[in-house]
Amino acid sequence: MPCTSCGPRSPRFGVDYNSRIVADYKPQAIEKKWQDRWRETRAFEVTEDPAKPKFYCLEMFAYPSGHAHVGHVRNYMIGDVVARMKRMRGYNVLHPFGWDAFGLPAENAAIKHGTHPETWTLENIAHMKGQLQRIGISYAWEREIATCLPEYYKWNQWVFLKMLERDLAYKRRSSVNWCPSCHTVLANEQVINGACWRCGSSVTPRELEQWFFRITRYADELLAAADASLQGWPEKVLTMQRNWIGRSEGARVKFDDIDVFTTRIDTIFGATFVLLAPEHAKVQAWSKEDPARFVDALKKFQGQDRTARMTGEVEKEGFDTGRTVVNPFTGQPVPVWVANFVLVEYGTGAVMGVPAHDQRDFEFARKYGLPVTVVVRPVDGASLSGDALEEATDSDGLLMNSGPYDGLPSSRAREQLTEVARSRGVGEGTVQYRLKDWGISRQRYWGTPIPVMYCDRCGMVPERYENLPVLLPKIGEFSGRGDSPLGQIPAFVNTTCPTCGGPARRETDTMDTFVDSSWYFLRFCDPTNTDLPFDPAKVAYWGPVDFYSGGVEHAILHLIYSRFFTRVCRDLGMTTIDEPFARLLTQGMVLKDGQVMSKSKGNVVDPDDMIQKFGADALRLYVMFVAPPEKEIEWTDAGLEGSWRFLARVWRLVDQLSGTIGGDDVPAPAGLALDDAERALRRKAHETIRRVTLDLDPRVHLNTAVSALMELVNELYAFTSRASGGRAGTDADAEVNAGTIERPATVAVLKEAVEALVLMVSPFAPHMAEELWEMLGHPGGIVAAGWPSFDPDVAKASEIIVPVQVNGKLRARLTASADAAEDQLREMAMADPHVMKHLEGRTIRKVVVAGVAGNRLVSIVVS
Ligand code: ANZ
Ligand code: ZN
Repeated sequence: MPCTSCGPRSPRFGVDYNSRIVADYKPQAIEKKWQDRWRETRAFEVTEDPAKPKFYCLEMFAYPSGHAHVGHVRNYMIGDVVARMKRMRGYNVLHPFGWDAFGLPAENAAIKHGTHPETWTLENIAHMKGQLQRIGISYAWEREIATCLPEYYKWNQWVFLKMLERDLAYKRRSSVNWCPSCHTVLANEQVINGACWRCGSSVTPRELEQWFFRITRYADELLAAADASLQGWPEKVLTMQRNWIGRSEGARVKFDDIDVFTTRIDTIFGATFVLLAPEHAKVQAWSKEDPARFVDALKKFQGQDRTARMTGEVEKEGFDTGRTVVNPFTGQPVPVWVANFVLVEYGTGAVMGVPAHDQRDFEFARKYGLPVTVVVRPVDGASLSGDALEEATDSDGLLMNSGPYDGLPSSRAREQLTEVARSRGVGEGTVQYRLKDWGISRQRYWGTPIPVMYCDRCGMVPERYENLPVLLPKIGEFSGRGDSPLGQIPAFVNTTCPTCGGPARRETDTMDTFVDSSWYFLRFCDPTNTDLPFDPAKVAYWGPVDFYSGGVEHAILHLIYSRFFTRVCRDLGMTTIDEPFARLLTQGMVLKDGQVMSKSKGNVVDPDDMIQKFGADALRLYVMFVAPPEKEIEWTDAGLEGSWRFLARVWRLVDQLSGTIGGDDVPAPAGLALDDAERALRRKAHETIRRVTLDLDPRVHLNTAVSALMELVNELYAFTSRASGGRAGTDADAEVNAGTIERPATVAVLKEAVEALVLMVSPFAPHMAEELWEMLGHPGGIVAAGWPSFDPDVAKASEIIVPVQVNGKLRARLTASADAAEDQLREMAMADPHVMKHLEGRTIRKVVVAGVAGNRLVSIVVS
């Protein structure tokens, strides 16, 4: 069946769809023309203009992997619709783009194919930039940045030194993945199932001195703001941020000289053992004294995947250390075990085992025959004995088997026991965060050199600000073997100490590439500054980003690091904003054949192929129309063809009407006497403007905005064919005989509706819209024309359709006046014969009228 929105199917899809239906819509030529024009007129370049409201629209910048597929570019299209619409609404819009250009894939390509990371990266950038330009994304390209260039990474080094001065950057020993046969440190991504990606040897942990950023100093603030300031973020992302920060209130308690962290000190009378992480300092010390008992088991645990140990994907295992400590509340000795599910990084790396009330401890106790003592019972019931328990009961209740504290509710007990522990000097209340300091050291080449050196006399010495950037030297060969690549270049490593003039060695680690992406949005405000990372005045004008969109895979790290860096810049006095991104949209993936598009699956769709066939405008419109921006889409070529057909219909309509409505002497319809059909078209036009305006701003419901435009086009065709003597609205593609339209009021409402249509289509299909706008006799361009406005009185629909549900099932549709009162709708619903059928013999429990004017629903609940 032909789709009523996009017209009859072209019978010759894939052959020559340009020739038959519309002779004139040639997207490729139009698109080239406008892209050239935009570049020549610097159409999207902006400067600070205090007279205009600003709007900073940003999509997460790209990793230059090679070729962007439609799954990648969807995000840029979403941002572009928003940016173009905001420009039309009078905002000074900053819409920049750049490249997250450092990182491991470039280095891996160098190892595999011998291309230098720099060559590989710059070539990829050039290609992908061309792709985005051919899609017509309205970027201020003069602000383009690539993080691998010294003029950018110099400022990573600058910020690093500032953080060092403030004790926000520090060094400590920490564990990395080590491949014993390649003799190299592996990034987490290079470890596949515990083995080296190149040689397959199993990876072992190794302790190295590494650099950290003290993000934990901001933990409280980051958490509080997630609750208070980020209303423009999706709830699921806020939840991920909260969980990542992971605030737990609890207590530290001493079992002799072992400090445990617990959130349930109320259960301490049931602590029948203590568990230590395999990496715990005590365990390491004991292992030296007694290798036979420890070494093999420890090796096994430390080889297990950390996250799997944490989530419990790995079987819970442990062994007895042969030591005991005293439970400070029961006074009884309890055994000390090592357990693989206790993590050294969290809390104190030691846990009091309460098997009756913690499921992991319970499984552990049953497996190894450790005693289980129930110490909390439900408020309204008795409790099982430890031996009869089938699983732990972790809810609060009333204390039992807890000496003087029996009968206390858990929450009171936590307060009292914490206080008792404190007064006896065996513990204290504490707040624990899951968030850890950010390890930024990478033993890699393709990243920002960390600007410090080591001098025998002076120790660690920061590079001087005036010597920045510490340039990344050019390396000739990448073997992927051996220690840090920079360590193998004597000319880089050997330097002079700026303090004493003696010989010094440079740090050979580079920074995590998340450092680059943690502040690039600030750099875009002032991308060529050679004195500072950015001029505070410029960030004061543009900041914060008003609309940020990108993949949900960045919901945690990138966003939290950016929030951290913004605060660091604030505390350096460089900006007054706390939060970098006011509004966040996480776009859905593009699937093909039910799978996420990816090169390795061989199911990618290259935008350039689609542009060649259908043009960039159809591609953009299709991707925006097929689903809400946050939802997944399943790619189909047929869907894209449908969008092309819709644009061709708009083209033909405007093309044929332009002679009639294009003149300057057409009056506005407001003062004219309109007949019913004219009034209906005018209402439809204003109602569509209202819908599309709200859908775009603030809702960003791009797909429903496109549907509204399709409806308007249908209406326009029906109206025009009637007005020009055709059969009334029967054939959606009837010839429009525009020459016969003469009545001034008809011309006036047509002009108003068609011009509004062209303007509203423009964020989606900007090239075609600009061309049509010119065709309609407006040489000034779409942005100058501005966004169309609507008259709410005209837009008010006179009649609306109101669905009626009975117990959630649709039973009828009422046709009612748009301003019908609730009582009236309720009465009409109950009197409808289809509804009455479902009420017979039932009791009516509730009748609810939901929704707002223009969009309502009656819901009846019966039993
Ligand atoms: C005894 C206890 C009894 C616990 C009970 C829980 C329930 P959150 O809320 O995530 O902070 N724990 C502490 N440090 C740990 C570590 N390094 N590795 C693994 N587990 C650790 O969790 C805090 C609880 O997780 C702590 O409270 C501790 O177990 C465990 F009925 O102590 B609890
Ligand atoms: Zn020195």
